Amino acid sequence: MGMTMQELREQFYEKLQQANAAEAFEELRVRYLGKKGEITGLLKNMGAIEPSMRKEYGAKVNALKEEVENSIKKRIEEAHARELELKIAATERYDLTLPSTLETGSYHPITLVQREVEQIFASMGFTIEDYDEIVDDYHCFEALNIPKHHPARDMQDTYYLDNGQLLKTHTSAAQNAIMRKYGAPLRAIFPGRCFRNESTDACHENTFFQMEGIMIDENISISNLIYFMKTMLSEVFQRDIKVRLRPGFFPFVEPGFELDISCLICGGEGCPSCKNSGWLELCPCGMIHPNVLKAGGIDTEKYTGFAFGLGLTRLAMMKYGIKDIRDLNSGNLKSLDQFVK
Ligand code: FA5
Repeated sequence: MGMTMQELREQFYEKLQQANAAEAFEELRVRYLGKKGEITGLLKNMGAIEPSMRKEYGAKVNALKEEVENSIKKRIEEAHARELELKIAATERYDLTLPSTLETGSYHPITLVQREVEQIFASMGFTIEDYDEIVDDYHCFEALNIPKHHPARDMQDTYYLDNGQLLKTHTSAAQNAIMRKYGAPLRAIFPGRCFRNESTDACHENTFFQMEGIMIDENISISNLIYFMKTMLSEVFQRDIKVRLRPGFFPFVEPGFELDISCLICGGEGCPSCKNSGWLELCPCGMIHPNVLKAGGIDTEKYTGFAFGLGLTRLAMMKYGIKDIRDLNSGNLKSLDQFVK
């Protein structure tokens, strides 16, 4: 006669206690729940049980089976969470003064973050688009409801070419072309390098990356926008991030918002990376202005949409704990070798 159910249960918990790696959990699963497993064996024993007792016996075995399944699953989830914590702790130990051990090249932290965000949005049905760095005035400003001489242009001074073209100041410059290319409904993100003629400090560069996203469909509202932003941030940081939304003005959205996250460098206390405010402007966003939709050939009677302009460079700084934005363009290999993947 084999073990009783109670003995089997006790033996299982003893072994589960000792298991701590993925293979060990899998071994336990096979041992108890596999085709030839011990609990599966109990069910196969059914024939030897008194017919009037079978129902009760079957229910007990099934309950044990479920209990064992759930316990293994819980331990796997706990192990996974611990692993993730260690991973986050390891990537956040960014220190420019560490000696370089780099022998081969590595991806730039911005590339790493860009790919991660791309994957998240791709999994939510967004396509990933590419767009020029040199654009014309129409695409960078006028198609975005910023006519010539509009004061909003002052916030985005850039570098002009002799032929009147310019280096794009924001990824919004691609909105019009992408609307015209695909029409509605539409879900797309477009990462890109942006340029502004402004003085640099710990959180401003003249060359930086943004990632724009637009979603146009019937019945799109601010709730959709907030949902996508929150999902993206919690996936990127793998934990809950404090976010605040305040009104923000951009001529190409109505209403418009500034989405800030609590500064992860100082924990919200205030430091040079967040201009001592404890908050970091990360992702302005809003509902696309009807004039912008019309310029993109979208039927405004039928469709609405949201747009956001994520500061990809700042996201990389927060994710990896990089205190000064200027390190990222410095070409100093010491600042890169901590990201080899
Ligand atoms: C814009 O560029 C708008 N196009 C964003 C937008 C898109 C609004 C769609 C509404 C709808 P802003 O100038 O605030 O907005 O820049 C957006 C983000 O880019 C900032 O939050 C910041 O994270 C980043 N950014 C802007 N300027 C710099 C800079 N000089 N250095 C580094 N990052 C910057």
